[in-house]
Amino acid sequence: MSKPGNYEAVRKDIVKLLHQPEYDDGSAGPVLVRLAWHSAGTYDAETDTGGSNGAGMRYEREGGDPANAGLQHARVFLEPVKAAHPWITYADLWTLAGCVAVREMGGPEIRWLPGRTDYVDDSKLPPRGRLPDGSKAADHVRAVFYRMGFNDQEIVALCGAHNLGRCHSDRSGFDGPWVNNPTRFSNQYFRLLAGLEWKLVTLPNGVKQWVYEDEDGISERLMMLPTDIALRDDPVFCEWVDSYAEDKELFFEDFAKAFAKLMELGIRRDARGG
Ligand code: ZEM
Repeated sequence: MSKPGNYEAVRKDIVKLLHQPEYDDGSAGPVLVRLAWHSAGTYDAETDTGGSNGAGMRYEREGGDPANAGLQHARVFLEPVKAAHPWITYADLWTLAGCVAVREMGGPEIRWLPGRTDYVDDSKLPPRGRLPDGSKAADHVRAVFYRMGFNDQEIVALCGAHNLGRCHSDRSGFDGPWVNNPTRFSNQYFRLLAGLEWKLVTLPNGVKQWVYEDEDGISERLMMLPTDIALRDDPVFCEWVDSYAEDKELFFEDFAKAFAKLMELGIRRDARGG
């Protein structure tokens, strides 16, 4: 057991578990980033409810939300780290793991502060349905992220996380990765979103998503959600899609800021950081 407060020791153990040759594309990184995002993305600024405090996904009410299907894999990956450092809260562990995973996959360093509690405050519990639905359009995306307190630029930057990982037909119903190297953080998602010709298809399960077909009509395995295509087609979002496609450094900077803000939603600390 490490000394309470030794977050460096926790970081090191998170780095060690990222390599998972038997899982997905060989890394736990993407699903850890999604765990961090879904733990925080329930936040509602107006009522100050939801957010990463409380680590509510440990319980059926939030963990059983269909939007969180598959995230038990991320929580299971982190159990040995919790066992080795029992003093860290789950809420801190999940958010820290997302930040560490982004960095280790080649992304920017994200400013992260501890201090989240695992105490479940019944008056702060988020109802289901607060996380975005990939089948919807730009107005839905704005409604969800404005509720958390983000602007259009931050929305596009955050969605650049779809450079990581993949959709699983048994989790969301969508299928496939957004980019060819889904365990490497880069701005490839924006370059492909802006640069390729995407075609709407209906999968055998009835779910609609966009796919890329090369000249021979051979369908590649790359995909986009309807909400991803909405970023490309919206007059304001698309300016940021183009900027981030052209300027990787700008994307890294803006992503780091927006993700740090996401991890802080609803978190309050006293003057000593407690
Ligand atoms: Zn995602 N996301 N996301 N996302 N996401 C999926 C996977 C991943 C949306 C969405 O519906 C989906 C953000 C925003 C939005 C990640 C990170 C972030 C999947 C596939 C869906 C359907 C799930 C599956 O089948 O396993 C929508 C609609 C979004 C906004 C409009 C933001 C913001 C993210 C972080 C900053 C990541 C890393 C994944 C890949 C997970 C994995 O298991 O590989």
